[in-house]
Amino acid sequence: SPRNFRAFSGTDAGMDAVQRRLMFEDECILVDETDRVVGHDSKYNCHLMENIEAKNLLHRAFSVYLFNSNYELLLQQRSKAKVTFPLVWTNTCCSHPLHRDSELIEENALGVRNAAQRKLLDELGVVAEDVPVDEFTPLGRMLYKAPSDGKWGEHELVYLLAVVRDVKVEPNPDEVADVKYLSREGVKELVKKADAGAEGVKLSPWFRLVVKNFLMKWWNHVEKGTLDEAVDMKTIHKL
Ligand code: DMA
Ligand code: MN
Repeated sequence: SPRNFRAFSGTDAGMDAVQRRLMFEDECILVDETDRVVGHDSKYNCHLMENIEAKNLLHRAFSVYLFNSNYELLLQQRSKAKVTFPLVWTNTCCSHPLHRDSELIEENALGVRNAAQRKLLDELGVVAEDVPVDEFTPLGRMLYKAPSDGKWGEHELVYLLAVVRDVKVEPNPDEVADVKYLSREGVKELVKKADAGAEGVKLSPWFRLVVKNFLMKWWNHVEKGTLDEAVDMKTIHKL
């Protein structure tokens, strides 16, 4: 098909085989700025900056913030093979709910929570039993746009999910280069290092937005066991 031809042409020729497959197999959910579903398109089309700009394509996504019982946050460094934002440090796990029945369920963001469980296994080897869907707390939604390089970028309406669990982690090298748990002070240090341009310390734009706007408040609630008080699923924060 023309779509497949395009995948193997031009600058896509060097794309990692696993990441290329996901670019065409993953069908993302297109939404408007109020988070109403307006259609679907391939992950490939949704992340081409030229489409985002020309058609104002916006898709639904999620970001998981997993804390252990010491209230440390699990971060990952994206693999070198990632098409967008390779090698940057970011929150526990990010991806997209797909355009399939189980991941389109809107009640209590169950579709997004199902997708989060799927990707925690795929990226970090965290088994479903360690992250039951009822253990995710949907905290809020944010909308942002960010170029990655000249060709690729993000324009997403992101569901922010928190989970407090001790889990066994086995990173998938196609997806993840490294992982670490950081305390609140550790995250602040990491941001300082990235701001100072330290070698090999880059942060994802969406993680920076969350650190700046929400993370420390969430962390207080995680430590006090009052996460429910941090929930605001009504507002869509346009950042
Ligand atoms: C996309 O994450 C979602 C956000 C919130 C940035 P991703 O690029 O890691 O998606 P995937 O793992 O599906 O490539
Ligand atoms: Mn995306």
